[in-house]
Amino acid sequence: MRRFGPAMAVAAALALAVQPFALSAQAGRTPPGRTSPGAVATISSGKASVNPEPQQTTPRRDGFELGRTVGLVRGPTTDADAERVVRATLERAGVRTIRVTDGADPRTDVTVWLGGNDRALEDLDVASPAGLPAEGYVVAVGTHRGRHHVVLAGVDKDGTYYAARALDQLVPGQRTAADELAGGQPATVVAGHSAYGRQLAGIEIRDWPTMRYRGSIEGFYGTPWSHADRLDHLDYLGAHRMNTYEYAPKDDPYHREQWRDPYPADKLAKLGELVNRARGNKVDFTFALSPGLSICYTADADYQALVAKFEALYALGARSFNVPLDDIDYNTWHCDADRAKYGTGGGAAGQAQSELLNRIQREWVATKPGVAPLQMVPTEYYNVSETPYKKALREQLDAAVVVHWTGIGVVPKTITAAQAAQAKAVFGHDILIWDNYPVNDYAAGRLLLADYSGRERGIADHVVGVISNPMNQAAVSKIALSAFAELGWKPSTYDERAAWERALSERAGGDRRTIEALKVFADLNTYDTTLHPESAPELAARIDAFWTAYGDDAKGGATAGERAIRKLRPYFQAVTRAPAQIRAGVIDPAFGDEAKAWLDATVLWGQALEQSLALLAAIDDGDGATAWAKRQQVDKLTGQAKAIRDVREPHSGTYPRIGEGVVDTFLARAGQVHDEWMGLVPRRTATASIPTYAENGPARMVDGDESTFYWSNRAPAANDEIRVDLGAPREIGAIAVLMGKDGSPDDFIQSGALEWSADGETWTELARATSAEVRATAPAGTKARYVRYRASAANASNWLVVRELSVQVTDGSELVLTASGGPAPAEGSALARAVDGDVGTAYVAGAGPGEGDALTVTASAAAVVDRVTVLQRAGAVAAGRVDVHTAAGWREIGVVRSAYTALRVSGTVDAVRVRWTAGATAPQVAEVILRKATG
Ligand code: LTM
Repeated sequence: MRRFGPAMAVAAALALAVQPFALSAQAGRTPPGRTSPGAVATISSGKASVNPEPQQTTPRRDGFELGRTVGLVRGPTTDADAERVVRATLERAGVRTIRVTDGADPRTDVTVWLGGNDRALEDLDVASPAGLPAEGYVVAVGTHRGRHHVVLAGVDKDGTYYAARALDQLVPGQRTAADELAGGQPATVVAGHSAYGRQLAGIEIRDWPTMRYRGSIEGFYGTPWSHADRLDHLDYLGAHRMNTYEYAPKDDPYHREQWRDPYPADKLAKLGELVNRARGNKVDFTFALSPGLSICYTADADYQALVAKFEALYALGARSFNVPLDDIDYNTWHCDADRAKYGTGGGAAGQAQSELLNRIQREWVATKPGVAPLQMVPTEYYNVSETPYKKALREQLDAAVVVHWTGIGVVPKTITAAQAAQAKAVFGHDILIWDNYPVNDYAAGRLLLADYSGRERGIADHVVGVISNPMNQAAVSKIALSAFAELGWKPSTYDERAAWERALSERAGGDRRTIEALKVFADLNTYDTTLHPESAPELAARIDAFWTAYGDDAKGGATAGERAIRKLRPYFQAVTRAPAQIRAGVIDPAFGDEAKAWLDATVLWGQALEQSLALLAAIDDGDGATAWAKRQQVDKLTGQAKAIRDVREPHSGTYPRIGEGVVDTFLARAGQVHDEWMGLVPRRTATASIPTYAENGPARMVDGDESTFYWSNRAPAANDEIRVDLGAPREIGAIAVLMGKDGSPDDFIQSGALEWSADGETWTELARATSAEVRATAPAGTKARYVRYRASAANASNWLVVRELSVQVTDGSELVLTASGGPAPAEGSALARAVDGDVGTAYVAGAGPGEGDALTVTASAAAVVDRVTVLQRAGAVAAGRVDVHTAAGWREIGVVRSAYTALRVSGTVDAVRVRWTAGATAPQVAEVILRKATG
């Protein structure tokens, strides 16, 4: 544990004193304390490497074999935790006997100097760690006069612990899944050379952290981590040289809603276990208490309740405390005395909070031995604008208090050095970045597995640390956390892509196939709205290239299409197969459990992608029956994928999102190719510039059903829009935009413009409106492909609901079909579904056909038709005879007896009917298609 109080001042002075080391090392000059000249090498020592990358590493030529017996000398800065790590490492390396010696024992020619030894360092011509910042350390592996030395010398006990951790990474050999479970400390000891190898390369490492606070804050909403998750996480932090874990789960009632209530004994005991585990990993367990929902700042009883809760954790060994005041309304007081004393507004809130925090800092923290400076999360945590609230904190909050800040925004795309400097200036306190990545409580159904991007290295000059708010899934969060460890330790070389690749490799235990599988899986799980607005970038690029090669009209055996399909298929197969490889190869079994819903869904989406390609291939072969079978498979797999639910809040309320916007768009586009090939007139498509809330996608604006709706996931900004695409320029008439719904009547664009365009570039205004329902009629002769309703100003706060966005086509180009006849549809179904242009829906008959039952499809106008297609659902195929109606009356053109029936026709047709065979299966007709003849 870091020491605080007077020791902090010493550490700070040391940090200042060594600042020039870092600068000179970065500038390429030989830093003081380095005795071996030569280039500073990066991390590599044979096959082993140290991560996070040490500040300075110098390879040496005097490495050696560890042997079976090793001497151990305990120096001034060691403790049981470091010794535990070293013993486990040596055992993993095949060492059978560890003899505690004075270093001169002739029976041990290898000595581990744990906690430093100036003489041994001198013998190896290596400078001592004296003068390094807190947590700094030196590792020296070398040989002097035939005796082999491993010196693990921390500037303090934390430093020695990190030196031991570094040694663990330098000793070659794989860790097992069981090792991972044991927090990086080998649970499995395999004796002998072959399993682990024992050669130790000569090396000198001189290392220290750049940032004071490195780690995580369990600060999310939704299902908190389990006790086992937290224990494992603390081991993970220790193994990655991260020193901070903040306990602040929003949904622990004793942390927030019931902050005054003491923890029940069983919960307190668990917190005690966490404090102990944290200490053993050199992690500061930071207990956070959020009183802001109900506190009376002026009430002494509330101050006492808060401190009593801190006292309980102090008694367990916690030495670091936080008072988060985020996500509260600081304009609401919870007692009259506060209102009377402080008045109103942000300045008043800042004063009230400062007074409370100052009392905690001065009367409690400063008087308790070894307690770290108090931390707080301000109510305005997400910007740097000058406000009365921040002014109050800057001027009134005790200088020792550390202030959290999330950047410019709650989940900012970038955090720059300039912004960090502004934060420090405007809050007037040490700034600790609470980075809302990879937290997914605001992104239900999403795992966030992209790289930790957009953070400038120079932030380190202005903040005291960076901690991650992780996902509800603890083990899966390790992909991002590894990058936090790298940024916090050595920002000067932080490379987001390289850090991400290292993280995947670590999760995969270095196994190449598992790394590749993780890459494919991670690519499908990138989209988080702001920090990573791109969904599945790798897959998207491959799909873009595919459509370019395939060509919009590469149907009917086109070789370009076949080639494109052959090229894309292996990646789709890799999607399907990735989950099995991940389950088998990721070293942490909790990963597979936590990601189960997403892994299961990935298999199904991957299969759907593969079936879609098979659909396109069947079209190229002119094989309509196979194409229809594949299309149904795609729909089935998609339905299964959307039925999957995770067990954690808030993800249990929706389906796992996999490559959203890329996978589904590919499937839809393949479906469109199929539709067009069968002669189904392109359906209208609807889009919205604002992402969707839950499952209320834009397609619901054009489904002809006013009980379904599109729902945005935020308020419209100026120029946000909803749009319908008619597929080609058409003569249009009446337009209706029906917004709002029961329960959300004000969710509409409150100031908007209705516009049309033939090309999507040039727009003509039809009307302006401020109402929830907008109706207008285009002037006769208007030919539009697109119609949109655009926000001419931002909504103050209301989101957007659109029940229907209907556009009447008046030129007769849309052949509107209506269905009638029997057997009567089953409850919940409708005859219209046989002609709704959507092969995913079906008219499902309630019973088998009786004598004379026929499904009749009537066209809005007679048309020259060259093919009639009847699609029935596989597994419910009814037999019948097909007639077309022409000016000469009804004429039989063939029979239906399988799921796919395509019959040639010639002439002008205005109706089709299927006369069912009495006693046949109850029909389920997905679509009856009249393909208009071209040319
Ligand atoms: O970010 C902060 C300071 N507070 C909350 C977090 O608890 C929450 O996890 C994130 C992400 O939704 N957003 C917040 O505003």
